[in-house]
Amino acid sequence: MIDVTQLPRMARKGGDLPGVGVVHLGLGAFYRAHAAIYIAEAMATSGGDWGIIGVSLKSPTQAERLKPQDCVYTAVEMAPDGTIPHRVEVVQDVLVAPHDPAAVLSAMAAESVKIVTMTVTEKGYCHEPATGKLNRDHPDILADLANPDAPASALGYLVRALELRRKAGLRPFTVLTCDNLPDNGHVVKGVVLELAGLIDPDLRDWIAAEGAFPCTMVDRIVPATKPEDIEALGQLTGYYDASPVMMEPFRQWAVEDNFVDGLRPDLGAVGVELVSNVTPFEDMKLRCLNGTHSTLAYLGYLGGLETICDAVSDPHYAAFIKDVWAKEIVPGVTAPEGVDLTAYTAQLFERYANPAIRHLTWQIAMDGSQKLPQRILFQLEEAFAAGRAMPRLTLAVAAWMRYVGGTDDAGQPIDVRDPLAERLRALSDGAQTAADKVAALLSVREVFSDALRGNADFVADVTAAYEGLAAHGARAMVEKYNA
Ligand code: CS2
Repeated sequence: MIDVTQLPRMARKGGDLPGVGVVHLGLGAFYRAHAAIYIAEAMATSGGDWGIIGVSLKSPTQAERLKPQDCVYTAVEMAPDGTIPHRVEVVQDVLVAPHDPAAVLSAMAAESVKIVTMTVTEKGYCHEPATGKLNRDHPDILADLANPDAPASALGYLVRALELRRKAGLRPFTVLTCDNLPDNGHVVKGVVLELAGLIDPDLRDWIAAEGAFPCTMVDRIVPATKPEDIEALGQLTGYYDASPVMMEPFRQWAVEDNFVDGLRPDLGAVGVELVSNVTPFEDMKLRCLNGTHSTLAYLGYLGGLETICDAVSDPHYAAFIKDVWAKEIVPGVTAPEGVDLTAYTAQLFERYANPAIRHLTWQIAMDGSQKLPQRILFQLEEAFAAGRAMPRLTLAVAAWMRYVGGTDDAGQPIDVRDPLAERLRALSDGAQTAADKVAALLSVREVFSDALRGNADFVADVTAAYEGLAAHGARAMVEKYNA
């Protein structure tokens, strides 16, 4: 098997590597399977110096895997009818922030860098999901304020690097968030301005006046890479890649065309939808895709279904999720112009049913306290405020409540990964009856809004759903809807 480091970077136009124009915070699999490939293709199509320096904010793992192979990696397109490996060469270096914060700040403050992209997951914004405001008591924010030259959070790096650029007389970079958050550009702008204002109001005003924080909608299903994926890729290609990414064929990226001095790669040339308003795209995707992903994650995991494909291959779960779209979610969606929601959700179902993609329900179930507000809870709040019940999405919330209780329908322990995992478990364990457990979890203000917590119809429905799950299990409750 050839070591990928023995494969020279492919010849480039002009022979040299392009200049670095992008720094990315949070170098995970999704970014390498999505925005990084779009940027690489835009450069190949239209040139430009848009090479990427990746930054890991916590772990050295990606640097340890990618740097020995010259940061070149394989993006493996997993279709039902076959696998297509793509070599991706756009990442030119990987920095580990805790090991060398000065190197990260230096990279972000370099004049050549025009864009900082970020995928730090919902919990990386140090905000309160229910309000979008900065959580000023967040330990990382407190650390950022105490040690501005060695930030702990992505926000700390953004603010400090913008401050360095301002002091050097440089223009700010565009902050391009690639996370699944409603109104993501405005959310990151708001928390960056709040943090900057705590440091220097003049810096805040400069960022507000000169910076750009475009909203985006990102979409591609990218399951975590497993050791067997690396082995299979080696068999397919004949070379070893320590850090490939596995991805579905489908991809979509809608970006608000708002960049500092208009400077960006030629994204429109490679299929990115450059729009003035991302909201319809993001709303449709968060409701229709992420809302049903989380629904299948909790009801599927509790029911012993390991992957999304396993779940939609079960006829009862398949009928259930199609009804979630048709009877509960789609009636509340205002589609982007020209989009047929029936076709869009049918395509989503086919994407979920892709047998080549082993997307674990356990992986999607992670961080539910950070995901449910913008995926499911806001839809429930809308519906119940309008006097419209959503029994299936309510069942999904009850399934999340059962999930964070830590035991599945087979009585097996669940490895719950969530920033609030301990607190949620304690709340569940500290209550005896279903009604008390539900009430205890509804009291978590970071997750449930006052409006939803105070809606008696919702509380009654989610309690009944919880009781049904406890008595009969997830599979039986799903089947009940198809009786
Ligand atoms: C998934 C998303 O893990 C999860 O929470 O719902 O990562 C999902 O795969 C992407 O948003 C698809 O674009």
